[in-house]
Amino acid sequence: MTDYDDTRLGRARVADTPELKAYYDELATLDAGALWTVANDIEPWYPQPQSVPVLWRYRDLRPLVHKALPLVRADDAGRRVVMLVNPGRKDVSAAVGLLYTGLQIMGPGEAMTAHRHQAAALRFVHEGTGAWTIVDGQKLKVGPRDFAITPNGTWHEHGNESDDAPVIWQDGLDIPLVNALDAGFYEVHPELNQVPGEVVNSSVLSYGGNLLPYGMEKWTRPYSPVFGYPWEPTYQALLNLAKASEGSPYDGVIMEYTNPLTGGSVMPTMGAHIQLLRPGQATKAHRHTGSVIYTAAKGKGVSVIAGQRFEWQQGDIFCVPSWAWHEHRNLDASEDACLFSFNDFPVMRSLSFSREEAYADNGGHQPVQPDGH
Ligand code: GTQ
Repeated sequence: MTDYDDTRLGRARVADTPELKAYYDELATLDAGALWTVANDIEPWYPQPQSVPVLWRYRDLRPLVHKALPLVRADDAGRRVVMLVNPGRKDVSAAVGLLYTGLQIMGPGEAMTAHRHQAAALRFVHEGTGAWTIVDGQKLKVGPRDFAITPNGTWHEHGNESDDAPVIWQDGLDIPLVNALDAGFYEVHPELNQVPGEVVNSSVLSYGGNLLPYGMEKWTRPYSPVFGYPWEPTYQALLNLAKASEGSPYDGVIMEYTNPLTGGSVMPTMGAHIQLLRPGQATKAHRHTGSVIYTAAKGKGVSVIAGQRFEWQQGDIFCVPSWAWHEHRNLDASEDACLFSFNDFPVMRSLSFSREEAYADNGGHQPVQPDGH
């Protein structure tokens, strides 16, 4: 890593004197301040995330998520969610950067009321087969490892139609981003519930086999017309790509869940990927602007993030702060491992903030901190 030195020419280096302190106090009385007292902090040489890398183990969280089931009624809580809070971002309830994530549990037969908000949401199912959601009148059923979106401003309500098993799914939202931009709105559905159309999973049925429905009303919204991405075809697509391509040196065999009309991200603020690490595969380290929340969808592995080692297995969730070096390894010699992830890359792209760098030294691998996790 490059060493930066704030004493270089062009950086603020003004020592406090009694006269200056008095001057700063005087400025403060007018709600003003001297730039040079904060310049080096507010214009860092490179990103300085408040977030730290964190691994949340599913086997540790799961009993506590279950504990919430009898403790609060879903509709009293609004949503019964255990959120994952980055130690450096408690102020904004973010899991990393300006992204929120949490584990939502719904008991057998439970159904919640509908609301909509400025924040966009996505779901990745951990367990249970009875989950459904109604998004802008479209009922969608989702099972383990399915991915679904709830674009910003869409009415949504969820439930679990199983008669014996709870559902646990992971929510991902851009709540901290929306709040950082002072753009949050929230509304409860006037009827409390939507009346869904008759066809379940209609958007999944409409867009298949690399074909677009023809002769229908043109979709003009800024998000994917497909609201659900079932696991089976997703995993098959990864296996097929693995036959056709080496994949990325940094991410293995990786694909983006896309809006089929644009080939771009599923929503304007959040994108999502699914990636496969071949048995024993170790990727090289890179870093980029943008924050990522990963969920181990299959298998077990280890990721080195900013020099810290995190071992994960199916269900575990971990985060990579913006500009942190990271690399992944599949720890199984015979099975593939899959990582689901979501990110704020669409925001970075829209604002021309995207940057990426390969880790050049040591064959592309970071030294691991001796006191690493
Ligand atoms: O499902 O509507 O985890 O509005 C946080 C806020 C879930 C939801 C969350 C939400 C939702």
